[in-house]
Amino acid sequence: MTLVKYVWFNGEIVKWEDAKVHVMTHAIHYGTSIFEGVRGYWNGKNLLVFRLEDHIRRMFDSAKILGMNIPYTPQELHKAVVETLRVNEIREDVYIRPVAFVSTPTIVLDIRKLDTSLAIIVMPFGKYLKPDGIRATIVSWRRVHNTMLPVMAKIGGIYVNSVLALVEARSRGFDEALLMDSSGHVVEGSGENIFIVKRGRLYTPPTYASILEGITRDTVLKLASDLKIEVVERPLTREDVYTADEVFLVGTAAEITPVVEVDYRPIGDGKPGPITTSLSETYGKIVRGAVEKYLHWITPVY
Ligand code: PY5
Repeated sequence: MTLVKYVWFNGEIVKWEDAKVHVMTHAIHYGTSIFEGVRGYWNGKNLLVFRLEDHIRRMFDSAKILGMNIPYTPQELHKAVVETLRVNEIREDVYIRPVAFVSTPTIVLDIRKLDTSLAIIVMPFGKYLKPDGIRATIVSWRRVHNTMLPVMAKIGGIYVNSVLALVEARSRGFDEALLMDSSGHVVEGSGENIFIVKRGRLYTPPTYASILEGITRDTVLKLASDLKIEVVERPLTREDVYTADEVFLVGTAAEITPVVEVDYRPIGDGKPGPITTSLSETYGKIVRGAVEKYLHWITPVY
């Protein structure tokens, strides 16, 4: 399946079909890759990449945590993302996936002296989850604790946790998984951070919980502050989620997605709530460059 014409691969633009790796690539065996998920939005005039600098910074943080060397500067990656979008002549909403992976053909685990490859793949992309509300379930798999794996880093291998969680949820007929940590607090979706609304206040797990420090989570915190909505960062119990007035999941792919049912219990009146809807509408305007205050988050491609 060919998604687009060109891929940025180790410093060059290559044809989609030429962006290949060997079966002995270290990352295939051990999950030794780090990646980012970034979105670009077409506003009818230009393609706008959202919070690109923050995503690139997190990619370098992930590399540092894993002990992997990225043989490029953040500025070079920034330019490479824009170049990849341009050569593919993308004029619609797009998902951008930079990925760095240990590429040396070896079974050795000490990656310190091994080679790193880096690719940037872009693909036209619409909604990741149903925007009008999803049904979620708390799955039996627990979110790995950050004493076991560095969940703050977007490391390929850690996503097996998310894969198992989402497959369990979908197999049972739900749209998305909610994961508890090992102490029984609800911490994340399979690829999203979680917020609940109770009596007009927002609650979300703190970053020292075992969560990915999401960039969309950060955007929501800033919007809540603009809208004068109080936010409390504290662990969430299963009961907090069941009895919330509103629940929503946030992430680059998921954007701001309302959760209208959890484990067969309707959330609020079973429809997207007013705070979720208002945040989601504002988010939609910001990413399309319609909010002056947040233009510093936008990288125009053309
Ligand atoms: N938590 C997890 C486990 C994630 O995978 C993601 C992003 C988030 C939170 C939200 O982070 P951010 O707001 O910075 O995107 N997930 C990826 C995404 O592109 C991959 C989803 C399949 O949204």
